[in-house]
Amino acid sequence: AATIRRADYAPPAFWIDSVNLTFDLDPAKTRVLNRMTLRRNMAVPAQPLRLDGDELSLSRVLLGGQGCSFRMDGQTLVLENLPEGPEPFELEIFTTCCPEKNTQLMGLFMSGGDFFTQCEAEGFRRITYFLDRPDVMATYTVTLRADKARWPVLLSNGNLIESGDLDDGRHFAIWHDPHKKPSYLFAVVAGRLVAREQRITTRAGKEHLLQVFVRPGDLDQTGHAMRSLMAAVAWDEARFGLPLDLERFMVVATSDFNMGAMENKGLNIFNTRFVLAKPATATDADFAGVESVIGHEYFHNWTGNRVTCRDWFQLSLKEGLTVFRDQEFSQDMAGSESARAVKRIEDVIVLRAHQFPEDAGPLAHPVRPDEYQEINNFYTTTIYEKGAEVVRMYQTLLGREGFRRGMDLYFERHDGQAVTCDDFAQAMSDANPQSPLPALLPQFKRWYSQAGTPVVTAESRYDEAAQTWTLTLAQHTPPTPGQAVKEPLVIPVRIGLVGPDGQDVPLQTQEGQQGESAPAAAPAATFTALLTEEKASFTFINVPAGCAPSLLRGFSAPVRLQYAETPAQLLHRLAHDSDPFNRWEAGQTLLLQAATRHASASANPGEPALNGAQMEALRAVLRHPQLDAAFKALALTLPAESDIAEHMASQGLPVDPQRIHATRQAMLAQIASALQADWQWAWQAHQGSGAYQPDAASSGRRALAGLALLMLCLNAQATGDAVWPGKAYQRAKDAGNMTERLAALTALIHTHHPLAGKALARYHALFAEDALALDKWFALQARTPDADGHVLPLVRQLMQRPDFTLKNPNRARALIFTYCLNNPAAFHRADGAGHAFWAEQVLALDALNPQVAARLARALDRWATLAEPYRSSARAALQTVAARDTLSRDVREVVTRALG
Ligand code: B3K
Ligand code: ZN
Repeated sequence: AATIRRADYAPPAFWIDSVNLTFDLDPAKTRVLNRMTLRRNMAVPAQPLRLDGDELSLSRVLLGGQGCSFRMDGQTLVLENLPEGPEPFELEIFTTCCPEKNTQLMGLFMSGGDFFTQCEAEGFRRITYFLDRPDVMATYTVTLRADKARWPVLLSNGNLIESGDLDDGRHFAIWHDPHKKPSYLFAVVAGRLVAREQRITTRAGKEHLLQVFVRPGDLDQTGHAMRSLMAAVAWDEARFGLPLDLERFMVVATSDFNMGAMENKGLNIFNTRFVLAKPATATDADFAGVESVIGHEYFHNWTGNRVTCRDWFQLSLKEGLTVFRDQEFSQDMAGSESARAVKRIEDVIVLRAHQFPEDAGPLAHPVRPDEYQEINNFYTTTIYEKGAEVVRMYQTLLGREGFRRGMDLYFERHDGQAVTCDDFAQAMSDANPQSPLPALLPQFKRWYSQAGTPVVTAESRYDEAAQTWTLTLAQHTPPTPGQAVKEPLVIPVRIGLVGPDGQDVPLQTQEGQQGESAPAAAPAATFTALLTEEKASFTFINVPAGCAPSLLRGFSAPVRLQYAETPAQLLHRLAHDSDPFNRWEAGQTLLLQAATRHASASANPGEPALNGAQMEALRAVLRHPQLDAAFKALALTLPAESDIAEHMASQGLPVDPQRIHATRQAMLAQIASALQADWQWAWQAHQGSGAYQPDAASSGRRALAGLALLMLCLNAQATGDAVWPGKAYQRAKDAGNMTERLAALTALIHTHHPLAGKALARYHALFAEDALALDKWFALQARTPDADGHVLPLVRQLMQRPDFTLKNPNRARALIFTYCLNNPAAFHRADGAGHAFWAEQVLALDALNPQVAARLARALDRWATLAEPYRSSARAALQTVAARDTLSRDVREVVTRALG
């Protein structure tokens, strides 16, 4: 397949000013008439017009109303004899497509009998011939015609101009979008839908209509989405001065969708998973997911839509920035300092669990890639989450006000344009001439061009006589495919010093400056050290003896920190660090180190992983009178098996998923038993009363109670006690909300309790008609801890059920992705059957939906880190897939790169 390179970017040979589309919607054969006004881009050498197309049937092409000559070059429609000057001309293209056969879910497709579109990145070319690239921005007018009884609601971007009835029971609607937009933001929906509506008046005094469209039975599940949308509108105005620019803002839910949601101008299309939420079927995590994705898509209206990307290499320009914005939104919504910190910890957990492995693996790529074969493979955690960390570093360097000045300048300069990551960086820098950024900008921009997670090594030296403390930081970024040598980056390292009494020691540098980011009144002092060289030292004065350095507070840069901290310092920080992120991190480091020791080949598996002092430290956190329940739940949660695996891989240790699983289970058992009385207390002290609320405090309480129940059931498993499993069963049966029901079910399943089967059967009976709740039922089982290899046969058996289908991405993800990506010990089997199953499913999915298949294909990215025999069977499975000559471009690129 052809490689597309960033260096080859050239502006388009033609511009498209306006597009007038008429759809006759029909599942088997939808007719699309595309009348557009184009003009030659006189700034580039004359070339033929080459219009992108994909699986279209072409009926007719008219130039200025007349037949004209054209030719096909593969799927591309080529017109040579066009006006030579800059004057506009009109082209009419008449095509048909077949939505009901569109299992790729790109372009125009059907879901539950309704019509939806997905155009990003290159789906518009599956609707009509077009210059399907983000730097071609046009004004759209869209006429939709369809049978009125079957598709009573007809939607497209912008404002409704006209609607009415036609002959034969058909009707029409005409939509006009006043904002110029790239084709990837185009959308159409036609269906039997109902809407929750809300009129709002924004700060600017303008009136708007917000609508959330769903299937008729789902209206009772749209309250949270609407509240989140209203909050997002208010937040963007308050925090960034960015108002809603449309009279009408619509969100529509569909149950068949390749990803979470899509920010089409004024007509966001969502996976039901990120719209629908009611306490009976949605967990706290689901409620939080709705809020953040509603926010994310809404925030794209400015960061992505008003200012868009020049080309797809700039994807992180909109995605990294918008993830940063949604993370900040969720933090602000969470409220308290502690709840904000919990959200930050959760975001970093996600980054480390997904982005770090990507950056260490065969598909590592920079935040701004240099090349791709299939752009859909580059909607990655590097583009999104690492991109968000890069944006966050501007804010760390410039402060909130400086960052806001940069954003203001970015919009002042680029509103209505298609721009690059350089333009964003330049605006940040130009708006902050007094900051360190202008001098560092070229170096800072290496964050966009260098792949790989930098390793920062810290060395601490204390001079008791002089009362000085010197911290030496060094950086190194390991080689990644295609990038052998790396240059030093600009790395902001926020540091603190926890005194022997547990209080922060104010940081004064030799020149006498105070730590810069400390708020005047706060006793805590945090200093931002800017590491720009390969190695640099920072010396602080008036430092008492016995301090514990607290480095990379708040996770101030997306790096791996290596610091040989003593066990005593680690325990001291777990007990006292004023930075909640680093306090949590101290506990995780302790647990990760213990797990790594226990799981390494030389260890004695019979020996307990944690010692008495460590256990007491965990108990102290659990029983702490001031810490929030949500924080405690995070601090007492063991690193995932995949985190332990990555930690081992980063140290060059072979990854044995079975050993890691056994280690983690042993640690769980140890913590469950040693803290048994504390878990009982935690369970009892964190029961709720009153109606379900998804707020941070209530969900934190549920998280800790849920963890306690799991621990109590684990302990019961060891002792044979029947009381706690009995309680779990009752809870799984009678819980008033899904969070508690799922926690109880998980406790039974994870302890292989005989009541688990009965509880699962009840659950199924209760939720057989609810697709999202049923997804959880499949996922729960795919995540069962393996006992004698029983999970794979279970997954196969579940695939045979009439309520399973590969065609629905949510269902496929619930069962197959969960098994292959979230249950390592069940997946990496010594007999290789898990890997063979993976190959089978990648191929089956690829025939239906290459984008979804390519995601599953990523499950074996890290095969080279595995111990034998897992390594060989994983490679063999990759080779099986790669040997197929009918692979999609998507899967081909993934497996080829994985095999290196
Ligand atoms: N921009 C879309 C993602 C489109 C993915 C195309 N393969 C959703 C989002 O990031 O908001
Ligand atoms: Zn996005």
